[in-house]
Amino acid sequence: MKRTRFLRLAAVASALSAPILFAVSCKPAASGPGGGGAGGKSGKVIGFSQSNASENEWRTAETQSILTEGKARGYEVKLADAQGDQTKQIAALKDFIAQGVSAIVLSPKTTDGWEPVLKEVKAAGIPVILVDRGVSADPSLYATLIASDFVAEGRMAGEWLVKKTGGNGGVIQLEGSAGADPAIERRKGFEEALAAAPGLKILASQSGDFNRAKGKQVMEATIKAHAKAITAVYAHNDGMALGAIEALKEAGMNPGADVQVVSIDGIGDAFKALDAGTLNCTVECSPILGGMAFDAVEKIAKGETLEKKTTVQDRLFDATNYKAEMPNRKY
Ligand code: GYE
Repeated sequence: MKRTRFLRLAAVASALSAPILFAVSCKPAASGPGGGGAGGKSGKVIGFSQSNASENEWRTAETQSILTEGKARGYEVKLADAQGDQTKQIAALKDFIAQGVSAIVLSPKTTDGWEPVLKEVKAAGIPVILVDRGVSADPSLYATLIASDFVAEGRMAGEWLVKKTGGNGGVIQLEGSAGADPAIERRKGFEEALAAAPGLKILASQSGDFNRAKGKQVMEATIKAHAKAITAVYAHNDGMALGAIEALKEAGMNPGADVQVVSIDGIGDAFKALDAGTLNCTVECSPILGGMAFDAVEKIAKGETLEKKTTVQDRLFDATNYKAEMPNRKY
C-alpha cells in the first residue's frame, strides 16, 4: 500500500474508532425553520451520521471526504457510525439534538422509518443534509439530498449488458442491502433495461448487503444452483462483484470472458479488475461528497434555500475507456 493511501486510511480508522458521540454541547437549540431549508444555525459543529463506516471501500472514501472537507473549512465534525443498524442511527440523531449541533449530515441506511426522528430534529431547528441515499419522508423534513440517480445507474448497467451479450443469457443479480435506496433503484433501472431483451433472463436475485464477503457467499450458492446457465453477473456495487469474481474463479469459471461481470461504484479495485480483465464494466457512483455537503451547510447558514436534490453525475467505464481514467481515480 502506498504511504499516502496508508496515511489516509489510518486517519479514517482513528476517526472511526473514536467513541460514538459525547458532550461538547455548544449552545441550546435555536428555534427556526431548520430542517426545512433556510435559516440553519451558524455554529461550526456538524453531526455526521454514517450508516456503516466499515461496509466497504466506497463508504470509507465517503467518510473520509466528509471529515476532510469539514476540517478544511474549519468545522468540527462529530462522526457517529451506526455499524449498519438504523436504531443506532436514530439514537445518534437524538444525541446530536442534545448536543446542539449546527447541522446534521445523514447517510441513511434504509429509506423507511425516518419521519419521527426527523420531526424532532426539525423542531430543534437543526437542518439535515442527506448524503448518498434518500429517504421516503416528507421533503420538508430535510434541506437537500446529495446523491446519484440510482435508477439511471442501473439502467446504464443493464443497457451495457444487453448490448454486450446480444440480449441473451442468464444473469445473477447481487442486490444491495434490503430497503436501501440504491438497492431498490438500481434493481429497478436494470430490470427496465432488460425488459427490452427477453432472451436475457435473471436466474436469481439476492442481497449481498453491499459487502464483498457476502457477495462471494451468495455467488457460491447461486453457482451451485445454476452453474453453466450463468453467463452474466450484475452486482449493485463493486465490492459484491469482486466477491463474485473470486467465487466464479474458485468454481473454475472464467469471469470477464465466459461470464460478463458488471457493477456500480467505480472504486480503485474495480479499475484494477477491469485492467485484469475479470470485471467488464463499472458505472461510477462518486463517494466524494464532502465538498457538496459543506457547500450546502454554508448556504443554509447564509439563509439560502437549496434545491431538494443535487444529482451527482456518473460515467460508465469498460474496456474501451477505463485506462485513460486510471490516474484520475480518487477512491
Ligand atoms: O454504492 C455502496 C454503498 O449508498 C450510493 O452504498 C451508496 C451505496 C454504494 O455501500 O457501495
